[in-house]
Amino acid sequence: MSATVRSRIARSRIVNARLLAALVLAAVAQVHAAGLPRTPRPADAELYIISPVDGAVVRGPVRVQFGLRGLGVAPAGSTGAAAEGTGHHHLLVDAPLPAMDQPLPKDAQHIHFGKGQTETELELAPGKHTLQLVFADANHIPHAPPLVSKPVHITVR
Ligand SMILES: [Cu+2]
Repeated sequence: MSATVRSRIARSRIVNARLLAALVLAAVAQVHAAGLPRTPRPADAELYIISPVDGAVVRGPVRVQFGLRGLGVAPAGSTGAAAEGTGHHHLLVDAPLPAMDQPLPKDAQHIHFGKGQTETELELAPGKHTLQLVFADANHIPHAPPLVSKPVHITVR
């Protein structure tokens, strides 16, 4: 085989690899556009922060109690019947609402309660803070439609 033929074959392999990569990217983009599977929830379900109340002036640590109606709480990763009509709480601390069509971020401002907890205690710096709950399914993806509480604004002394 001449060097020219060999280099032509090599070049066509590169083109094929590029074409394959483009096709894979297109397929991934399509799946992304179609969205991840969302768990439906009752239209009348409610999510709210029981305490602290909006406008409260509190001393740390701040005990936050989660309120939920129309759905059940189950640990993250639950499957089958245990996952049906359930999910777990997520508390946003001084964070805007993240994307509702994918798993919620997990960091100091997006706290997951994947063991099924319904309250927590927060160490917050003195000053103004905003707390908001988002309920999500076993895979940390908000339900369809998303179930989000009203934000609660507090001042920590
Ligand atoms: Cu989660």
